[in-house]
Amino acid sequence: MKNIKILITGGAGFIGSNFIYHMIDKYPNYKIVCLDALTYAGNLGTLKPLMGNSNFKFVKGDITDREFVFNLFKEEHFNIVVNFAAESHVDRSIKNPGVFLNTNILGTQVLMDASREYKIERYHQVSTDEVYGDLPLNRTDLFFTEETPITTSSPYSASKASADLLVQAYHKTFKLPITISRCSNNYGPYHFPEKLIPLMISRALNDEDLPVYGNGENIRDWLYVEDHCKAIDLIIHKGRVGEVYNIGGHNEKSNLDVVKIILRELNKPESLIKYVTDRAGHDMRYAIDPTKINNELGWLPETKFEDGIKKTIKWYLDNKSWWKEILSGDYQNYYNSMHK
Ligand code: NAD
Ligand code: TDX
Repeated sequence: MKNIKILITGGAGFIGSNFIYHMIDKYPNYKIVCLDALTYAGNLGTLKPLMGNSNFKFVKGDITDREFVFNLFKEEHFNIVVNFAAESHVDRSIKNPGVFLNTNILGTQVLMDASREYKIERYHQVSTDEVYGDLPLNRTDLFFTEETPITTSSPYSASKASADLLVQAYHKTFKLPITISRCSNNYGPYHFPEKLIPLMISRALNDEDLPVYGNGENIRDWLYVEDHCKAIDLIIHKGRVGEVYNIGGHNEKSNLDVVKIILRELNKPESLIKYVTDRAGHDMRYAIDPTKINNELGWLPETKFEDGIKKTIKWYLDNKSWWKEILSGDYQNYYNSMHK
């Protein structure tokens, strides 16, 4: 197989870092460049074991910085771009939508303009099932397919949907060779402890209250992050240009059930659960129909929630320093300590 150079944006975040580890292990002849702005969600310490690896390079920079991005593309001659970089937390988008529109939409445009200019062979956009809005709790027969209309609820999902439309427009108008994946909720190692599962694990370990929004009946379709990485790997190598692929399925759980499972695994009491004010515009249920990616690329989720959550809890127990440094703010010092 020819030597390939891949730009992975947002690789110091949760899914991007897992994807980098997956790709470095699986393709020893590929070169990986990670571009990340190291916002509050980026943790360079996550990538520390790769710093001496000759197949890996970290570049600090912002995907909205056109001149910087164009210079990087000019120097590096990428074959493939996989865009994970985004503002990703729904609650933050409700407080401060502006940065979501800037990074998630305009950043995507900059990356695609550079991809056009430097004739990238594949531009892959990592999107989300949240672009399909939500499903009612009492219609368990309904699932998101690639044909489900785009209907967004939060500034976050609206920004991701806008980016998806722009990506499709660049394909139709400029023939940019794109693919888009829309994945359900991920969980696993390196998940930032503001999101439901790592938040509940870290707070339960500290015997702190566990804030469940509303009545906790909202359902998410949980996917172990390694399964997401395998799906993107398949799509960038074998997916059809111009296509959207949904990723996820078969692991629906209510938030309350997830929290109770975590408490059981950690041997902590359910009295830690605290019902708090609901999220504004809170989506009720996400559920993916993975038929297309299964039929075309042979992908299905491999890790059942019951197994994945055990592995995830073990990882948080074995890597307390990783999340404790986030909670204390120390993780943001690592970049500066490397580049004095
Ligand atoms: P994350 O918040 O953990 O990581 C995002 C990364 O992007 C961080 O390292 C951050 O520093 C970087 N970043 C942010 N703004 C940037 C900018 N302007 N320039 C360069 N880098 C920037 O997010 P995640 O959970 O790993 O999600 C990655 C992608 O997957 C996102 O596009 C998200 O929409 C999508 N997604 C996430 C999930 C999920 O469950 N977490 C599910 C489906 C899709
Ligand atoms: O403290 C909490 N209490 C609570 O009840 C938090 C943080 C969340 N919740 C609920 C809200 C959701 O119903 O748990 C569910 C999951 O919440 P998040 O972890 O914030 O994820 P979600 O809003 O579903 O979005 C996630 O999946 C889709 C990612 O953050 C997105 O980036 C991805 O696109």
